[in-house]
Amino acid sequence: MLKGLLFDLDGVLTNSAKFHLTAWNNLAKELGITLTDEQLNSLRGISRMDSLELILKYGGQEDKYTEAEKEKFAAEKNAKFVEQVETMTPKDILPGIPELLADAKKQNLKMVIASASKNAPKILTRLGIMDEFDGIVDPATLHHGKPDPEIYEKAQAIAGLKTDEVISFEDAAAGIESIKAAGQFAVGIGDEKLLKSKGADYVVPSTADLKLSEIEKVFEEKE
Ligand code: G16
Ligand code: MG
Repeated sequence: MLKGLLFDLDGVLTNSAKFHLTAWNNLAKELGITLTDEQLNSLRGISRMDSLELILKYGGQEDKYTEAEKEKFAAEKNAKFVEQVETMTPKDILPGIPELLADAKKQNLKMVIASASKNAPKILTRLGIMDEFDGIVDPATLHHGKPDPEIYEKAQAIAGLKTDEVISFEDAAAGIESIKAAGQFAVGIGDEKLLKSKGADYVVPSTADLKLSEIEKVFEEKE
């Protein structure tokens, strides 16, 4: 029986991805690295330091910098990102999400955030929905980022639920892989072919198409 929902943040509840990707693209340019759209998109859902390592790899610069220099680049990117977060308001909640959260509340479902972002509390506060959630996984406690199952396993533990009692929502390929590795039901938001190839159980093109009753039908069939 469905008892909880686990949410990725960026790309699911709000579109902070555009801020992440712009900030990364600008940093890459400063480092003399030109990223293709595909390379830039591959950073979605990937943790801060893993994103930087990927960018350096794409630019053939994986051995060029010391750890201290890399920390400095990541901090620079984050400062630019946080500047953008400060401009966010409840209007930045993605379409369909307020209705989804309200439907979940009516059913007394537990709700937990499984975001790789260390800025998640800041973002949720700006959106005015911090109090809707029963908990947030602290990404600083993770040993492995998405696609590893750890973050979704921890979110499920915070909700205090079993694998077959939760539905998890993700926009990123790495996130769907993480959910499926944790053995949970995965709802993908975005490209159907890509997300289904990673094992998504249900895919919608946009958050506006999320309808809890429809998703639950498919969830119950799978049970
Ligand atoms: C988000 C974004 C990623 C970002 C990561 C870490 O994850 O999708 O692009 O690199 O968090 O964010 P920060 O630098 O703020 O710690 P998610 O899991 O919410 O999609
Ligand atoms: Mg995401």
